[in-house]
Amino acid sequence: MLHLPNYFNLAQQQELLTIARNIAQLNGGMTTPTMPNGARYNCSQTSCGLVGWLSDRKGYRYSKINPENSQPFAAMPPQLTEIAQKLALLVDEPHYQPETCLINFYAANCKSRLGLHQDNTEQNLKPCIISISLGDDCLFSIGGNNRKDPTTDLILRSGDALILHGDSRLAFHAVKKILPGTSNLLKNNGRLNLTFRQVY
Ligand code: MD3
Ligand code: FE
Repeated sequence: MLHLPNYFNLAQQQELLTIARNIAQLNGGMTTPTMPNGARYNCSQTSCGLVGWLSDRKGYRYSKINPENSQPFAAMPPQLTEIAQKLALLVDEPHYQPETCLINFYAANCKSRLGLHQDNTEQNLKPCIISISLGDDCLFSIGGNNRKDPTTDLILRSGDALILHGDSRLAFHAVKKILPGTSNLLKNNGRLNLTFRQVY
């Protein structure tokens, strides 16, 4: 895992926020997904790129069509492709293709928990996952490749980049809580997270 605190300056964070809002608008808004067990997520989400990540009663999958509007997801903005490829170079992945970017929004008052899980919906589990945090700080927890492995807590702050590569690609991880009011980037607090994935 490579944690790059404050990788993006304030102006860059504001630009990322504008890009994310534009994607949400193009997609007809964000969705609060349902887990396969029927429980609701504590965050809302949307995607851009070739495919978007979906979760519902049928399970987890990637789809070219956004069920919100029955249209393809908004295209990956060239600035985002450039950012992801530049970060992937830091972990020696010069051929990284960010095929999708998942945008998660955690409202300041949300239960703000994403339980311990592994990201394995991707067909290709080798390429890294790149995460960018915007807005309020988040208490994040990362363990090993087995659910029972011990975990380490980490604070992810606005402007941080996190690259999950190699052994950490399949690490169990969780969002324990959002610390409301720790950033002024978002008017009504909350946290926005962008995760890039090469799916195929
Ligand atoms: C560690 N998102 O969308 S980002 C997810 O803050 C997800 O929205 C969280 O977990 C969020 O699946 C955490 C940091 C992150 C992303 C992917 C990982 C950590 C990871 C993949 C493997 C290990
Ligand atoms: Fe995850």
